[in-house]
Amino acid sequence: MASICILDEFEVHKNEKFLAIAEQLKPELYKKEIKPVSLLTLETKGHPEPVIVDSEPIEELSRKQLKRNESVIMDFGNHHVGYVTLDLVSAGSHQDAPAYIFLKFAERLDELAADSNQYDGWLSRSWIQEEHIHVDVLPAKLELPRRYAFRYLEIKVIDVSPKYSLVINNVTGTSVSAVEREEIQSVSAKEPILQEIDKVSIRTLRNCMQLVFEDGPKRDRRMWLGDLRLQARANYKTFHNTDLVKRCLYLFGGLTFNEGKVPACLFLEPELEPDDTYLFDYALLYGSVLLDYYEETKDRETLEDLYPVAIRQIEIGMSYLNEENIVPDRSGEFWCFVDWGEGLNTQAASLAILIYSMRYGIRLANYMEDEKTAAWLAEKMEILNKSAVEHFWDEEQQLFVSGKDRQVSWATQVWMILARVFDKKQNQKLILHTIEVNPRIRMVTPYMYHHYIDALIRSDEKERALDEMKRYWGEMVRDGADTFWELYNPYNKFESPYGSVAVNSFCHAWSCTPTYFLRKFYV
Ligand code: RAM
Repeated sequence: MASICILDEFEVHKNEKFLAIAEQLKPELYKKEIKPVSLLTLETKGHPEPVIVDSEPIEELSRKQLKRNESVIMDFGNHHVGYVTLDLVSAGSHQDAPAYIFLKFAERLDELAADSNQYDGWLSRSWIQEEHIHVDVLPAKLELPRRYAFRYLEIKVIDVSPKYSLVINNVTGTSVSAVEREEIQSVSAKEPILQEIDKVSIRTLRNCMQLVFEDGPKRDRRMWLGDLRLQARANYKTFHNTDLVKRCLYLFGGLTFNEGKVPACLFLEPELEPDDTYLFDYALLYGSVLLDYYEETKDRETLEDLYPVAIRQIEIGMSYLNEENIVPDRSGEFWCFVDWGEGLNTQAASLAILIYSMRYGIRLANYMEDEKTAAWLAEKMEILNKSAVEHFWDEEQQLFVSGKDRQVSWATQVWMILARVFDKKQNQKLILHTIEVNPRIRMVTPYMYHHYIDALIRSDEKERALDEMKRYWGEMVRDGADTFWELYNPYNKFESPYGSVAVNSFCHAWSCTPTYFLRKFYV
């Protein structure tokens, strides 16, 4: 696990004009009524994952009189983000003791099988969506104040009394999202699995579209720049809510810190605040979000407002270069994200991402008719292309290496391809060679897989890209995904960067991009 880098000095710069523009674009959330559709019985013992052994119509719920340790599991039929209300009544003699109940909301059944008391991950246990509630007087209406991300709800009676039982009625909910439509006309793919992947991508995107593009509605419920970039791309091809992207661009542009750094993520509540985390790659990718937005909307005013923020990120990125024109290795810290892979060395990828962002910088500068900046970036890019090859290309292995131990990873190859350090022919050779060698340091997040698919497509390997999408995202569908997950390692399905899958997010922004690829490159 990389250590968290907390900045000693943290000086926030608020651009009130930008924040006012963002505020005006704050969406009204669309609300929809949701209800559970069935009751499930699970078998957890002796199985690595819980198995549904029985299913009953939801109408059976109000017939159940629950006693100590008895529970019900409701299935809402699909993944939702929203609020839940329920009625509780007593049956039997007078309620002579409080009802003490436990509620657990889950995106996947596995979460219900896990015992939170055993949790020992390093992220807060408070992300696990569970409540212990005393109800002194029945009947009662329970209006849960929290917003949950869930498909399943388990209610367990911790205790009532020998003289009465608990009955649960009228479980209803309200789902929320910044977009009204739930579905988009299905992509014209021939294979059903691709249509399914597209559908799940869209649901993932929709459920993460709230007051901003959230990374995950279960966790972290905030906006990360790297996630925003991919969500915006998928959104252009589906819901086309360009105002929400504009709002998020202004929020990041309006909340910089120290020498003008764009934060890796920001908080909305209790008031807008940047996180004191700088991620080298995320900040550099701000320009890519802006360019995509401009090309999609031709909104000149936004481009003019935010162009200096994007260029500033590249200047800051370049200030980290050492005398050899490479970025020093800070892989031990949470400083350049790239992927969550255990032991991944990010030094070479950070240089590649800097080069990549400079290419976006040049395109932005061209739109702005800022020839001086375009020329300066082009000149520097040449120099960095050379240093990338000189320092990181291993002629013998025909692969890029990273760090002092010359680590070979998938991520490094992918980012060097996207940086276009080589020409297309050589990049194609490199990606095919990478597949053949299958470096031990693999990709684990859909975020990194997005870049891999992108690298394949840009190396004229479109068919292979499609196969890889089917293999990776298709496997999640086969594993029961209603929305795509934060992390999926087909080689280790229980992998978590947080020390426990209990806090992994199973509707996660950065995993929604197959719909973007399918609609952009395969129609
Ligand atoms: C996690 C979240 C988020 C990601 C960061 C780097 O906290 O999964 O999506 O962008 O890490």
